[in-house]
Amino acid sequence: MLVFITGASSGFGEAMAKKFVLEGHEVILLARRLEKLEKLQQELGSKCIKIIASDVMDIKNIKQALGDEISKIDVLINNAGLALGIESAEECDIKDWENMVTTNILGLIKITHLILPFMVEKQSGHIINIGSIAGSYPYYGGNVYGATKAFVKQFSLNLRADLVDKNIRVTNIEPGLCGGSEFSIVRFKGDEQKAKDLYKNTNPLMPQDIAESVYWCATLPAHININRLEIMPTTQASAGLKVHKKL
Ligand code: NDP
Ligand code: 8X3
Repeated sequence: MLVFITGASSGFGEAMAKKFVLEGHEVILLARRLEKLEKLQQELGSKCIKIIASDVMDIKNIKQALGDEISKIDVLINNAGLALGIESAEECDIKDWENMVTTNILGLIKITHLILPFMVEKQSGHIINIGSIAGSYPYYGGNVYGATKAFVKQFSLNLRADLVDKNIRVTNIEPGLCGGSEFSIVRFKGDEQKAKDLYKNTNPLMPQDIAESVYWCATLPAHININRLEIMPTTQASAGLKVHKKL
């Protein structure tokens, strides 16, 4: 298979690249940081057929960089994404909200819009979106991040409706608390201690766990579509509604 992974310079994307290559598949990797991609490409060897240093929004650049390979992509993994901030909504920076909507929603739909016609043309393919439990369960400070992931979930389900007769699979992966990536460092704006504390004594999921799950979805017999896959560490659960009592 040829697998195109966005957000491959760290975390889940890097772990997925390693997993697919280890299992003998070819990958094309995209992220903004070229040095990180170059280092990973060196490690992966010839199965990493292309790296693309680009923002997910720069579709013209991405199309050009993909070249002829664009029609050969079997699996598109829309993984690039981020959370910024954990404040209550009224305290959030509008720029952070815009950035999350741009990357997690606009970037994801633009890449999908670019690749999908080629999958439809060959009547085969698999789009795997990296959503989040934040798209299903509200939590303090989740505000716009969770809303972007709710979009990703519903977009995935709606794609299924359009593609049901075109032999194209669509899966939304919905992980919960996951350490070992840059996610929380980005969310806490570089505060590594705060990021570390979040995972302390939680035995969180790790990027390799997500890579295994994605790989499983992508390699099931062709007639099986995993619509949504919600994954949490055993130390995390949905804990229901909150009621605020006035004193
Ligand atoms: P990381 O921060 O480690 O990885 C995010 C990746 O996305 C990086 O490779 C980053 O690379 C890339 N990226 C970010 N913005 C852009 C952009 N505008 N254009 C291109 N690439 C971009 O975090 P994770 O691996 O944890 O996160 C991966 C996905 O998983 C995200 O969508 C996240 O929301 C989701 N997720 C994470 C969870 C967690 O707890 N860790 C749980 C549930 C979902 P670069 O900076 O080089 O561009
Ligand atoms: C990341 C998981 O719980 O931090 O999407 O929102 S969570």
